Amino acid sequence: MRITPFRILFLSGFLVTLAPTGALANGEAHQLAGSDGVRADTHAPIGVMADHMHEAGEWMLSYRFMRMEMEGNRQGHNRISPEEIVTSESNPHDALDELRVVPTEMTMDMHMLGLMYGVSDDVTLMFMLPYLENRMEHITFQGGSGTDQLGTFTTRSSGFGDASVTGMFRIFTDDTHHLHWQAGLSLPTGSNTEEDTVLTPMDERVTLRLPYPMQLGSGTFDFNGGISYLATGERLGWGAQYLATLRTGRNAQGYTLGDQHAFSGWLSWRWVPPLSTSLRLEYSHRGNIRGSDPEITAPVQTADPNRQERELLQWHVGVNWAGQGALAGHRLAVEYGRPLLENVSGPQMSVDETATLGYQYSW
Ligand SMILES: [Cu+2]
Repeated sequence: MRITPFRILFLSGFLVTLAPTGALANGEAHQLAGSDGVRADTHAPIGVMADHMHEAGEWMLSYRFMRMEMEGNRQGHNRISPEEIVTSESNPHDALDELRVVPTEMTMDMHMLGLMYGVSDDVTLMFMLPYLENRMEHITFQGGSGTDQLGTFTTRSSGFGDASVTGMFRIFTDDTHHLHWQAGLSLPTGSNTEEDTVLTPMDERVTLRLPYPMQLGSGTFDFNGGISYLATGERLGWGAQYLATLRTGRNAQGYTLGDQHAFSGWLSWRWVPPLSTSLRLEYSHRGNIRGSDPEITAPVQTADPNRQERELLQWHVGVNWAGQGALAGHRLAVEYGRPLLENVSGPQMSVDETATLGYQYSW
């Protein structure tokens, strides 16, 4: 069965409703009615990483499934068709004047394993290891010019991405407000030499190193740093986070991925202590690639280091659920998002939708 964002939402909505009901049936009703219990809105929407800290000696294990689907292409803000791309967009590599292969659809799945530990009440450590699965569909156009389609093909890559270790440091906490900063290091554990078979404009099936967006790791040691703020009022919660990923040096293939900056702001509403819903706006910017891999030379936009810059504004809706009583320590959350504005150094594929489903257990 295909896992669509709608199905993720549906399934988790179902679990979210069932679990507190189960807890009530087990005689935990007093905990829901009497005290505040474990509040769902003390964690940010699940698409936000490193949003919360732990007390000294507390551990948390988490699993997130994140999917991004991309469909069609843009140049700047505007949509551009495959036929327009292959007749008007120049190929930076030898042999052909124009791009002759166009990606039409991409699915990026990430399974993210996380482990957090409260070193002290003011310092939390977090380890993350992603496993990635990418799939990209393409159209190949015949020969060096014109709009005759030769055929289509799909490329795939999968494996572990870049593992990271991050420290989170408390700045301020009171009954309502929480503020911390974070600094981390991402290690080049993900491959950037993934290959698959493609259909060339000369009607040959050849195995090549895949273009940049299909690779699994940056190949460089990357720093990440940011600041997170989260507030929980009576019912209303709000928060914000800025997060930067800064690349260092060149990888073994001769390039450096673009730096990334992301800013999120959100509002949440706590219906009952275990359940809150959220609305989040996220702005992100990713730069172009510096340098290039001499093995990545296909006449396709994704193989161009200067067609990687992207500015994206997205909205997300989310649900957080926090277990009570016998289920205390367990959390489930889901978030679904779509773009509001996109601006790319194109042509590049366009983001269609994103979804995150997460489970967290702390003890
Ligand atoms: Cu945690």
